[in-house]
Amino acid sequence: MWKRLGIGRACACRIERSRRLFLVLGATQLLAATLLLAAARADDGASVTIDNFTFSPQTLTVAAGTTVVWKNNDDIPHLVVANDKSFRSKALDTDDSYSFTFTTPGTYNYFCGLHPHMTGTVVVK
Ligand SMILES: [Cu+2]
Repeated sequence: MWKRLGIGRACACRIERSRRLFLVLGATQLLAATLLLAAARADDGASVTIDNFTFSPQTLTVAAGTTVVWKNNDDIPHLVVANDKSFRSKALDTDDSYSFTFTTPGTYNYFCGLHPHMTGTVVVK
């Protein structure tokens, strides 16, 4: 009787353990898929880096609805300010980023609020 109960418990425990393993595997796959998606999104070119007082790429073309991320790799702060004032970041310190989602097709010229000679363009199709 006791022995049987013990076996029963062991069985339940084993099922529980395999279920947990399954969950962990599922979570790992989900994480991997998310990372892949993030990588794919970065490959879309919807990101602009700021390096050595330069926005790169200088002109970025994206589809409407795309979120563009600017990241400052310089040791000094920069801003991202639209000429038409449709978007404006706060001062971005080193490694800070700013994102803006472009919903309306058009050509958006922007500059750095601290260094106006730094300019860039986002073309939204
Ligand atoms: Cu600047």
